[in-house]
Amino acid sequence: MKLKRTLTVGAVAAACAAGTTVGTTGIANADWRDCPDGSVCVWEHSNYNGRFLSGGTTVSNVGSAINDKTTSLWNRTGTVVCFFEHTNSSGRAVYVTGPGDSSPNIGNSANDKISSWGPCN
Ligand SMILES: [Ca+2]
Repeated sequence: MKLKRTLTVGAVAAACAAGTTVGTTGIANADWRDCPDGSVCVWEHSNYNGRFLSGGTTVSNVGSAINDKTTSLWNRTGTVVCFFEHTNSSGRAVYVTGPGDSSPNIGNSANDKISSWGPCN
């Protein structure tokens, strides 16, 4: 059992050394490198940390895990995307990103408000 415990600790240390993000929330932690090309990605915390969600140019409901929590985002699509305070692209558009735009902190007017996103009309 001692050998197994040593191996487990070693694996955790290796995983920590391989990435810059140390998990704090327990699920779907990620950093900016995990955002696939062609996706729109949002993160719970500033600087692309914490809970993470990626989707296409339309996500009608970000889900309870990250609803009203987004603080940083990256638009890796070719579309201008608007982020909304309610589901199904309703309510106020609190933030707009052009193709390729990213923000490590979307600011007080949009922070912890996003519930959905879609192409801007
Ligand atoms: Ca947040």
